[in-house]
Amino acid sequence: MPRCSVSPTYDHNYSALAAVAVCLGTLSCQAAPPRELQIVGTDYAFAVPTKVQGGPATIRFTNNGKVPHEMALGRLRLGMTADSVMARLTQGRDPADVTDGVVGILIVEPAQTSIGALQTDLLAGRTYVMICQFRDADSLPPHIAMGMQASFTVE
Ligand SMILES: [Cu+2]
Repeated sequence: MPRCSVSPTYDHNYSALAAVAVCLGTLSCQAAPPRELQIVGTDYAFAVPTKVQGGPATIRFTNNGKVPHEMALGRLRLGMTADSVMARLTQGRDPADVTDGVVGILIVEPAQTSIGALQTDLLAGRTYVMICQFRDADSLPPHIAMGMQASFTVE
């Protein structure tokens, strides 16, 4: 039996905790490092692949815009489509009954990448949605209504 252990390590910025499988001995270890998924935000959109491989993932968020943005990531309940959920979210309605919950939220200043990362196990066959609900002023609409909404499905 391979002797494997999982130990926490910090990235080069000492800011993001990542689980790294360390194999001892000559047998190969079953654990693979988490997949890296980079999501880019602009004023006012997200750039993300429409399809992503399932399994453990480390998700980071880069803000290429000129104003602060958040990337709030949620997993839809089975049978829910991104379009119906986006319509609901854009109307400011509670998404709690159409999602399994929030994976996490990353908030990033302009021209920065999140100093932390979201760690999750992306489930095959499921759809994940991301939104930004920030506003540039109280009199302006939230970014989600300006286009900051996107989704991907997991293969
Ligand atoms: Cu935003």
